[in-house]
Amino acid sequence: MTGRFVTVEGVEGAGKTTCLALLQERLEAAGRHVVRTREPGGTLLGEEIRQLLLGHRAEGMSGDAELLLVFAARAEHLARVIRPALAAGHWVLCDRFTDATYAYQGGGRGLDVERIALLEHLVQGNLRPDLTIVLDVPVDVGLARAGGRSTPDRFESEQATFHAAVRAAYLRIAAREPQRVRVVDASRPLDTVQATLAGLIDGFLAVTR
Ligand code: T5A
Repeated sequence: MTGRFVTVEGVEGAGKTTCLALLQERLEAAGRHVVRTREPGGTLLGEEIRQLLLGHRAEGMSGDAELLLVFAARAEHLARVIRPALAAGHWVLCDRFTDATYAYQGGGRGLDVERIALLEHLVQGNLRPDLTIVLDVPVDVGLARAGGRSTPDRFESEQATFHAAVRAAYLRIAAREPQRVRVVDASRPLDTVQATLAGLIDGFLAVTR
């Protein structure tokens, strides 16, 4: 069996972590070997970079520095975790990937999308997720969920306009790539969202046998 690369995206507090657990369970029950990971992070270096990116010590970091750090973490993640897992026939389930860069650094920070595309090509070559699930919630709902769980990090502390631009960027990506990117209304109760996800991943499994 061939491995597949599945990513889950969304604004802050959309429910990615919660839903990834369900997706992992579902895939494993179907006999797939799953490597679950996250971005930024997933490796020793990537987790160090994550601390830098999310921490408040880096307040005022330039957009370009942020973009390059995100891709540095991704290069390490691809080399050490994602590519080896896919080559071994495993399924990679990743909490955020490059769509987050288009959404946060492109949409949120307003960086030039062509510069992001250049780095995407440099770091990933032709590798793209096979399936991306965007958990879509209104920004205030997501932030309230995330805020109820921990102190806001550097991204969570951004203005509402930033988060609205991130959400809009995700929805634009989904509209442009409907085959790869599925939008799930994650503002509904958790059991309803999870039932939708279960159907979605079962459908994907059926066409990727
Ligand atoms: N970033 C990342 C970039 O800027 N560029 C990039 O290229 C990349 C890869 C990473 C940060 O880095 C930035 C974006 C991010 O700001 P992260 O860990 O992905 O950080 O951070 P968050 O998006 O903040 O992830 P969280 O872990 O905070 O939120 P989740 O995972 O979306 O939400 P989750 O599952 O923890 O749920 C939050 C709460 O809501 C409840 C859960 O029980 C939990 O308490 N919940 C629901 N409640 C009611 N109804 C539902 N349907 C619910 N679903 C979940």
